[in-house]
Amino acid sequence: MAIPESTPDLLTLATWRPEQFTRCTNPGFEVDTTGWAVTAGATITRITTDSHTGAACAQVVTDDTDGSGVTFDLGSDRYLADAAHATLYVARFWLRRISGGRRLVVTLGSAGTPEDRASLVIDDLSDVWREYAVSWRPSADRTDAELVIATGDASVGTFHLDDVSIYSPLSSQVEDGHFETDTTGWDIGASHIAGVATSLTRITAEAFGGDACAELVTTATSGSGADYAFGTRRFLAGRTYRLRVGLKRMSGATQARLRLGSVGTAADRGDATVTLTDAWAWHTVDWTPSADRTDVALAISNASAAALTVRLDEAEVYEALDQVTVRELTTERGSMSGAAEATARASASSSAAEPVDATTQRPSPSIAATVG
Ligand SMILES: [Ca+2]
Ligand SMILES: [Ca+2]
Repeated sequence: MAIPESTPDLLTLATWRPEQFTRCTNPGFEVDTTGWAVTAGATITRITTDSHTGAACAQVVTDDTDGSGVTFDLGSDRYLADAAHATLYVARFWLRRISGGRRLVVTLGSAGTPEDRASLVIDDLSDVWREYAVSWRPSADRTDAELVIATGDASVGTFHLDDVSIYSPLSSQVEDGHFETDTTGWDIGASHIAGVATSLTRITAEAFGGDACAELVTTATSGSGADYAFGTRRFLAGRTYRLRVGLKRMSGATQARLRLGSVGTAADRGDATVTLTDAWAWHTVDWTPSADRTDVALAISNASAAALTVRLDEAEVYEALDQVTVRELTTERGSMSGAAEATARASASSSAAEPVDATTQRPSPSIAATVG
């Protein structure tokens, strides 16, 4: 099966900006230290006498116990393994040593499965603010991820932490939009935006891309369909996001409804009715959030009170912008907007980050000591 054409427009691709799609709900300590826990005798305090950005950062004082540090529990948010597409998750954060030891071990991964964690060992923690990164490819779908920043040498010390982002740098935020392995992440039980559907089944008889797609059978109630929720990841006000999906009508109604937006605020969604064909074709809906949202889902449903059987594949959600940013490389297309300039600046300033590729993915004991 040929790879689908990049229609409607190659000029509208994703940018990878850490501050959006982040799953860290308290990245900058501007209000408090909510969400952060301490391990092995450490303390965490919000201070306003220093920061990387904003008015505050966290001051962490470690104890003389190996593994002393801080943890951010990512709750039950799902992190998907995907052998076909190698889903990657990255934690980026800024650190500054104030006193004591210079060695930290940063771990991102499963709390319950030590084999499924990635670690970054910092041996020379900087005395000035510096960005570090650790990247993780889950070996199985996980709903118990954590980020741990802790000592690796049982040394008393003090460091400052700010601007934490935990996100997937892949262009599409729909990790399982291609159905090559399963339908994990998709729901037909009216849990989010769409109403209850009859079935969503992985099909290998054909595909828009790869070797499989999914077939959705709706009920005769309008709005019946499948949806895919984005957990706690953040969609930012004023930016434009796009749902793009390949659809092929099999039987029943001739139109479908695409929605992308807030689960809890129905007025803040992109909503489009599209006319289906009996051959694969791309369909899209755009959404510009009216406020920052952390309760976002997409939905593909019927558009009227008539049953529909439709096949879907290659579902993607990304920020629609006329430029492409790949880490430090920004390819400008057309005039640069203010946001695009910010991206370019962020890319330039992140050149001090530890190379993401240098992250080692191996078992680490760090998380074992965590939380409560
Ligand atoms: Ca801050
Ligand atoms: Ca596919």
